[in-house]
Amino acid sequence: MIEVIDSHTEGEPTRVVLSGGPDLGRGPLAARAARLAADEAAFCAGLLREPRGTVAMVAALLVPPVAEGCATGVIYFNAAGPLGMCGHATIGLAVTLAHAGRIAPGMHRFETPVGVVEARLWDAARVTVTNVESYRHRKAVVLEVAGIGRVTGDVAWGGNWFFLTADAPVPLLPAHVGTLTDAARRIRDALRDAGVTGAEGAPIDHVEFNAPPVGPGAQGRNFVLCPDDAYDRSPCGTGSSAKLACLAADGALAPGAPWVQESVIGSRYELSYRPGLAGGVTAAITGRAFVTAETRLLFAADDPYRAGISG
Ligand code: PYC
Repeated sequence: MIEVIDSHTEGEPTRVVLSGGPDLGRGPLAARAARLAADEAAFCAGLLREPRGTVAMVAALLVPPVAEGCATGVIYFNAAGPLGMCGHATIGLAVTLAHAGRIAPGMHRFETPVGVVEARLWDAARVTVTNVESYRHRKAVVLEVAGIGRVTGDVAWGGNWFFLTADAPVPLLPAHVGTLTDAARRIRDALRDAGVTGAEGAPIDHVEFNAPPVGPGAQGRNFVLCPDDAYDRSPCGTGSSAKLACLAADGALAPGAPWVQESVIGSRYELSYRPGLAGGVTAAITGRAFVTAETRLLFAADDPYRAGISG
């Protein structure tokens, strides 16, 4: 039996595992995340894939932290494997831990495989996450993309690796999610084929289209394709951090200036940044999460779909 609490952050689902998850031992969180990917594929798929999970869901596995002063360690993963960090899931985690009576409003530190992040819980739903330092790695990379043509974009780190481009083939609207998904997958393939990577050869597994906002009071809108081929219903916390790093590197957004980022479904994060210690930006991301379910997941020994429906 696995005890979980589900939530959504600006439309994007998170499943926090409270008990029943695998013991990944001790040591650096990055090594424990690698162990999760290598040894616990059935657990991950059973948790996130149908019939128990749902598309786009990110899981948060609570683990003992190594860093001092952290409320918990956490390994985020989606149906494709572990994520470095996850902005929406960190907001969901803070709201979930408060719902479970484990934390109170105030500042909390969580350790992730890519570093310690902070979450300020304002009330039952609203959270500000201070992310790991984000930075632009490459500017104006030109790609030839099958079926699309020439696409130009930046490579940036926001806790995951992103390719950010304004060259979307269609407007960033819910009606175009299928076309945007197909285009983003083609771009991800083109990045791989052209050998374009993040630092130290890291694969770029998130593709982000950016465009002007649709709603009033926002500065930008995005569509983000995640490694599990699901698009982010929220404006993607790590993707928005990567966007701020690019804006800052271009001198297009000053430290402390507000930036409201819309998702493809129109949900929003409020962001700003301060200069980072290593030349990038430290982004603060504010959004809301709502608990949707408290569940005990059961896995009968003879259930042919204990490990989810693959596909
Ligand atoms: O909010 O950082 C994020 C995120 C990454 C993948 C899905 N959501």
